[in-house]
Amino acid sequence: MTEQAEVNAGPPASTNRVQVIRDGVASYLADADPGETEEWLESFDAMLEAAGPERARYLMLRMLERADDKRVQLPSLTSTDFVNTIPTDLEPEFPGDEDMERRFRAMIRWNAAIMVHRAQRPGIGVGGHISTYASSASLYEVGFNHFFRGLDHPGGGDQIFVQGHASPGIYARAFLEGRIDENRMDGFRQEHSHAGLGGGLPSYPHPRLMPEFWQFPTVSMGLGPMNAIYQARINRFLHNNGITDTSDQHVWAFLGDGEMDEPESRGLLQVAANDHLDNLTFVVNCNLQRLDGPVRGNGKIIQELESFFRGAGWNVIKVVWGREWDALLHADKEGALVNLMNKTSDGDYQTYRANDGGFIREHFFARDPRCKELVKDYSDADIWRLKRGGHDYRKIYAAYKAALEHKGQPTVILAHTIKGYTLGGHFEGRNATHQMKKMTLDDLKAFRDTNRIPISDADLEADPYLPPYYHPGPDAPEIKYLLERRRELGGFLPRRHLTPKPLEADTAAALKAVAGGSGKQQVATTMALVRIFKELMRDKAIGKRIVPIIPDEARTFGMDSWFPTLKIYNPNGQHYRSVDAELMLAYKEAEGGRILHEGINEAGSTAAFTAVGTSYATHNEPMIPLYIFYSMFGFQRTGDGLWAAADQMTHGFVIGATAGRTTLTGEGLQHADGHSPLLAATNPGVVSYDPAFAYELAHIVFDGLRRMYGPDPEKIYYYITVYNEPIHQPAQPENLDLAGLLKGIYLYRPAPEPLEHSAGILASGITMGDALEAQDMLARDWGVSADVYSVTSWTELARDGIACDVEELRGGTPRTPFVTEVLSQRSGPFVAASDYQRGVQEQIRAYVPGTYYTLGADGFGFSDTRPAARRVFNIDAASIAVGVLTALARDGAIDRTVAQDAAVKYQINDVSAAPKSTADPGLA
Ligand SMILES: Cc1ncc(C[n+]2csc(CCOP(=O)(O)OP(=O)(O)O)c2C)c(N)n1
Ligand SMILES: [Mg+2]
Repeated sequence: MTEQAEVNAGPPASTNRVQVIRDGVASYLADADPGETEEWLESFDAMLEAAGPERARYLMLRMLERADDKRVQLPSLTSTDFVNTIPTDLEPEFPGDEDMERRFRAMIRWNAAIMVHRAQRPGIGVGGHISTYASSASLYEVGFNHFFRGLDHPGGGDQIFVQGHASPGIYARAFLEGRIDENRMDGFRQEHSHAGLGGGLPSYPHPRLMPEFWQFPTVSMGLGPMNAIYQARINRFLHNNGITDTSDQHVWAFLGDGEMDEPESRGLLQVAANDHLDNLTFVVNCNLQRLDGPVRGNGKIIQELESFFRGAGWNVIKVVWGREWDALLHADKEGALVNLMNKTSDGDYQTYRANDGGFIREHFFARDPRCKELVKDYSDADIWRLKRGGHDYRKIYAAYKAALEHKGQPTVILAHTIKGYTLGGHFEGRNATHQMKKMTLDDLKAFRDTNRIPISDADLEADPYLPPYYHPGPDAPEIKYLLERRRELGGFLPRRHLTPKPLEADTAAALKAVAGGSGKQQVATTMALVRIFKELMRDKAIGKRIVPIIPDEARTFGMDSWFPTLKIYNPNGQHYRSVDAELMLAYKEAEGGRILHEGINEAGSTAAFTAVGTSYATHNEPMIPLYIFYSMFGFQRTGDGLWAAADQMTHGFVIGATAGRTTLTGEGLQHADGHSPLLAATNPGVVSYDPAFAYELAHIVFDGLRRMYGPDPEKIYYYITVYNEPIHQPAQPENLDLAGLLKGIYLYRPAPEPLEHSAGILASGITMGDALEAQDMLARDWGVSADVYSVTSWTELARDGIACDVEELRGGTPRTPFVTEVLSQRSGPFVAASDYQRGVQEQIRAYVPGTYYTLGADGFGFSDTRPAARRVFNIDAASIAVGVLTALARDGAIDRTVAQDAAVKYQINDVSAAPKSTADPGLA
């Protein structure tokens, strides 16, 4: 085929899912028949004149609909009327026993609220949230009874992201199911102090704190939407990579309308659209309120979200009104009611619900005489009973079913609800409702009546702090029904796979690749990492489980060499001829590709890391994510996502590449990372290392594999900093102190001979080279024999020291911290340096015997040559040598003037005297 013929033929039939123009139409079409066009326009004008704008609007919408049916491509409207997307006559039969489900839903509502109320009892007072679940009970219950599949389902089960502060409702359901008893319900928000009294319950979905139960930590607003999108993407990825069959699994994410204001909530919608993730449904609980007040008082959040999602390529289903409105909408022949619905702002809708039926008649319906007329036979109570769609079981059922049946796009369901629903006048629609956690006796009685809970006044009055929970007993028809539904759908949810599936890798080849050193060549630790993982990827047990995740920096890190072999994952394949197709390292996208190239998208990459690294718990398939980022844009940019990853007990490797404040100096302030190890240190689930040499890196990676993927996996993931500066990689020393290397420190090069004075230099990462040079300078010029220690992890050493302190405090036998033990074997003083700010080195101060003097790259980075930057920060070899002399002077071993002379001799405060640069400091 000629090139032109190929273009004309378009993509092959099997690939017609790929859209190059989304719902598009060329705006430069020629008018083939102006006369005919004119006739059409005139008849439109005539119709408008005769029938008015409402009729004109109706006909135009019908025309658009017809055009769509006949496959005439037109840009779609971004928003539709403020009514249900699914017309009543297209609603499916509801397959359940609605009254039965209403009865136990009421019990769940009750127990959720009572759990929070009881947590407010005197002496505890920890509270919780009542109103959010109250607004979303039906949204969850339709799912639990008819859609959400558990882990025992043959398809492997669905993944449900619960709105974090709706957790009381999820616990209350588990209580009815018999998974949580009354005692434990009373342990809500008292995880430790109630542990011995029947167990505690975490405030929100925290897998780390309740590993057998919660799957996804969602309470930091915005992470749920991103993580849900990536869970769906990774499910497909695992399937396409032949790891496990996820074709019959669905991801459901329950989100708040206020939460949708987070940039993270909306910022990755295109990922789901581009991947055609029809295995994903968002359910946005549009109660029109957030914590302080309305989400869009003057506007309409549902309409705004509809346009936004549709513009991003999603299928949108609005569930605005309950079935009680059907008759009114049917009778609304002129569209007056729809018009009123469209024109009423969210702030007003909220106010209506905080009043009564009479108020709604007067302030809503009466605004148009035709609408007032529609409800003339309705009592105020009838008007009050006109429900919102998100509280109507059947409308929700219809929406969920349609979402599952929709192919080729993800779906968002926008459900109109009332915050605090059924909790009575003090709660419903009130601005303060989000944080109200206690109910008065009258509130309780009314709430009980609304939900028809068989608890007497006397029982409520007995102790208003402790109104009773309600469970009808395991033999009650409601409980039998509820359990049967779950049995049929594959068991209880949420739940995690807990039995580890250990992986054992043969690491010999990977070690061999780096253990001999780099000889005459200079190799950066980033390249060494690529070498190590290249070998590990050949291993039978773990090879295909390693998943590189890269936010558009593969070339920076030398990972473009993986493009042709591993290929870049794209569920749509590659339907263009790559510009570099002829080259060895061609850019290759493929359906079965293994590299998750997430584009310039660290947030999404973090979400991918989380979904891949928790596959052991979600799918019972351990996977090894290797997420490599530009170190400045890791913990600093997406610290919250990485925090949640630790909550979710993600396993894998996070690699801070181009690390250090002076290593990629060409790039300057916003790029020069002098603190990521410190940020990583704040995350208790992260084990971080700053290796100097390739063989250190290899052993750290192997140990990480053992600790995370062995028979007894620890709840950790790794953060390793690697550099872009090529150095002569030394061979692994004979008699390597491997235990010390892994614990965080070992003596790398003792001083060759004893001289007049002695000291120790502690260094990590790229600074090791300067430390070794300082060792030579001190021996040559100042009669100081300095031992050089390689510190692979300042943070692990500090954590060990803290653990010793705590044990001692609690009455244990005092234990010597590892770093103290190592350093006590030789003589100080000790001087520490790295390419990071002093705070990193300072972490171990309390555990270093004798004088401890730290150097570091404090302050903002800047662009310059590496030697200049190291001189400015005083972390180069000369500065380290002066640092050692200064420490010796502090100890009184030498005169201070010696150190001062050295500072002058080496010109350490003169940047122009810094050595000339010998290498390119890199670009990214
Ligand atoms: C990132 C972040 N910021 C703030 C909060 C505190 N917070 C918890 S719930 C909430 C309001 C939620 O409103 P919405 O999303 O509309 O949920 P609703 O309770 O109305 O269903 C806020 C601000 C949080 N959890 N996460
Ligand atoms: Mg809300």
